Amino acid sequence: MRGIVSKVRYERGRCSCKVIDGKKEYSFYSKESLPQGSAVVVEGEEKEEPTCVIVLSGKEADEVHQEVKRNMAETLKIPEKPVLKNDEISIRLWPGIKKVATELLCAKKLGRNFILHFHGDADGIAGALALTNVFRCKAHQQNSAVYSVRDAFRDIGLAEQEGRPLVVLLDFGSNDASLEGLELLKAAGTEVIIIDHHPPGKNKDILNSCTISPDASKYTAGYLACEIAICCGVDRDEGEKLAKIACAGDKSDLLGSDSGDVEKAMVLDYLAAHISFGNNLDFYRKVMANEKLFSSIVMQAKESIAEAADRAMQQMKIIENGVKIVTFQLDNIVKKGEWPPASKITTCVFERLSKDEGIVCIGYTERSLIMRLNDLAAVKLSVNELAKEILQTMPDFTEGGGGHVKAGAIRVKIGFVKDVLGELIRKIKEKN
Ligand SMILES: [Mn+2]
Repeated sequence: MRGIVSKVRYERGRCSCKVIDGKKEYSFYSKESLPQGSAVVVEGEEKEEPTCVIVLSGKEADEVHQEVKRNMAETLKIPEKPVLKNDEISIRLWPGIKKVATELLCAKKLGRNFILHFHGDADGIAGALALTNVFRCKAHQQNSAVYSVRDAFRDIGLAEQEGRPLVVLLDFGSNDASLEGLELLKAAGTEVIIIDHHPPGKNKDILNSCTISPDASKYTAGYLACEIAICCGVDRDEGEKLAKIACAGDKSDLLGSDSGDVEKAMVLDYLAAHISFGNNLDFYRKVMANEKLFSSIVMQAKESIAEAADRAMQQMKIIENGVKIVTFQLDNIVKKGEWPPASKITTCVFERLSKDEGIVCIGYTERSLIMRLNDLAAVKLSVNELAKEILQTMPDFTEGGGGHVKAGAIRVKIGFVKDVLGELIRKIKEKN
């Protein structure tokens, strides 16, 4: 038979092995050790000790892997359609979701121990919590949005013992800046799965077919991971609960997250900003399950937002022009990757302002402008439209942006925030 070594144990000087071909499995003792995850040809498997075991490499090994996966895929029970959201886009994403679920389930059956890097925010963490409910893996929090060359070398080292290493990136990694690291992984024979919802870079070819990265960013990476986890056996309610937190964290209205989900997402964001590396998933689980600890963290997180908002309001500038345009600088108040983030401070200031007139609230750092509008201002303005117009008229000053009618942001190149702010104010005045 041809198959994959899915289990290797040492018992009394002998090596106890299990080989799977996707339909049946065969256990035997071998005098020589076999690398877990390797592709082998076993001769004489009807006997207690096989006559011969040959370890395959290169193309032959790849063929056996594909064959075993095909056989296994036929036996998997995966739902017919997405469970959490059944609309046009989720149905378009379904083949990708199913493919990743199949890959991960096959990896599990083959005893492959994958490495999971999840982005250190509520979206990434909620997705990782869902996946690690069904998979045992080495999980690492990643607070940078880039999979770097350094990350690649570390993973190559970590996976050295694995017959066929597998790395999963969750909520980051599909951008161009990650390509160099990914290319290294590939060269070292590592398979990569990317579950993301950030715009994929220009050079998509290197990202293999196992990448899901919808251009519709409200189908968040955590949501996708929860659909995948449900395919793989996670309870529907548990998956939905985590997906709603993931969406709340990325301000996506996809699943109708409520204020409880927003609060849970805030706690995850708060924890992640303070604990920046390693595997903290068990700790996060404990906090979410401990009511007392959870509510005291909610309080602390809100307090530090309120304090930051106090400071921001001291230097607030107001322009009256049909609507009230409120601007404040956040550079000295926020530090990248730390709590509280600029978006939360801006929202807090916005909520404190009177609502009897149209209000546009703009908090800015050297890298971004965050905008919030109230209903009265939204009669004539849309944050998303303003952002899109600025991107069009100032392509050399900006890096991206968008949002909804009442909330969103523009990312700017360092050194240009004042120019972009000026243009933004001009456009707002023009429309009123
Ligand atoms: Mn995300």
